[in-house]
Amino acid sequence: MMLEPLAINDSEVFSIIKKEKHRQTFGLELIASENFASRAVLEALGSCMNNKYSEGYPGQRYYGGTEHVDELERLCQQRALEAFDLNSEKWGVNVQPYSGSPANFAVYTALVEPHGRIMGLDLPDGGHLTHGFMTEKKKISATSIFFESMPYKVNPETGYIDYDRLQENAKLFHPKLIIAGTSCYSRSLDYSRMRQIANENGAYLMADMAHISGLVAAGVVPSPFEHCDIVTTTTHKTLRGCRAGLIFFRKGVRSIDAKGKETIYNLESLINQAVFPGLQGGPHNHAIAGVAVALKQAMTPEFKAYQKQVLANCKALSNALIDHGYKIVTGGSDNHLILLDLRTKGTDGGRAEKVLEACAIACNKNTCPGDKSALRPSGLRFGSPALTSRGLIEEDFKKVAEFIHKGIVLTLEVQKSMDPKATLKEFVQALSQGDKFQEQMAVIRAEVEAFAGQFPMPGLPEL
Ligand code: DSN
Repeated sequence: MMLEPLAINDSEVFSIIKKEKHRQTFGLELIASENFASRAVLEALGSCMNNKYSEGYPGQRYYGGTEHVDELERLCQQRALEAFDLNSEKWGVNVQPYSGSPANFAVYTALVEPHGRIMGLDLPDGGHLTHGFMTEKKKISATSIFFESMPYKVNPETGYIDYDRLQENAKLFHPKLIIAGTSCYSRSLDYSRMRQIANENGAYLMADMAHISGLVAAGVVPSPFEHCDIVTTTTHKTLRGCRAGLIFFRKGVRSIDAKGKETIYNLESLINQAVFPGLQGGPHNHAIAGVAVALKQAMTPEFKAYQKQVLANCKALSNALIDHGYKIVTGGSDNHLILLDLRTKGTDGGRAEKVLEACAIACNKNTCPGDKSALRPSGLRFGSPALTSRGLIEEDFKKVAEFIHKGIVLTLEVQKSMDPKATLKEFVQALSQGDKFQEQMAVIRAEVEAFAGQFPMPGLPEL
């Protein structure tokens, strides 16, 4: 049992993985937060490093036999600083967070007292759940349950963050921490303005650069490091590693007062203690190995070229969709993602997402600025990182835009055939029952699969 390969030992799981591999290979992966990890990253992830417990930090562990995981964790720390061009006198990094959400929560618990105040971009405006999401009726994210959260918003007309309002509200709310981070925002953040707002309130400025960290490492979008006290990230989006999280924190002098007295950052011990023993147990050493490999790759010229292509492809997709008559929130993109506003077309993200999924195009519904209900999001979020990892260039993304357009045209046709008040559930039923729609979707799907299948799929050859 212990020596058999997966295919023999567990044919059920093996066959599910094979089906997923087929879906990824023959589909168009446009979910902005996804990517394809390299073979080397997946090999490190699937290694014996999975077996080792090592609570603590290098040189100070609660278990024996940790000499090699110590070496690995130090290497990963060193590469993380190098990949983002950080001086180890001024910055430190914790590489143990299991992913982005635990990384963010570790920072909050390290720096903000229970019920202390946090401001982040609202989820319906492009923020992340962990930035403090709550509704009028319910506190949804643990960030809003254990801390007091006041969101900032985008301007519903322009789709850009309303920094003036953030500044006004921050003056009233006095946050302890402001988050400069997004999950669905196609423009660069104004870190300098946010630093100024944080300073006015004596607040920490934390960037959550999860979506853009690969772009930051390659130097093709503005870096948050110049202006922020703390920077968190996941490692599997544009950074193209395995799933994990990182927390970067400043060291050294935080501020100097009028009399010349220096205040020194004390983030290192607070953040390290919050990660372990505060919130986590043993680090996932196999994930740290995968992240270390990804960080080495992130320092290569090929990676920089890849990230430039991610930006070029996103622009090509955005322009092609505009040419097909669609509205893009903010009119375009500075990064790897766009948000398509379907309100002018008379449909919504939920319905279009279902049709596109049936056509082997993976993307996600998303609220657009000004949406009245988060239950019926009007938009679709598309990202270029995953398909760029498969070698698609601008011309290919024009073809991708055509496939998306065909799927949306079909969505409108299905909708026309139904009661305008039909629910999403009824829409999905109509899709699965109507022979005509099934046939039309099968035609688009076959075209998509033939197109996608031409591009090589990174990763392990078998799995
Ligand atoms: N779930 C990720 C996204 O799709 O943006 C963020 O963690």
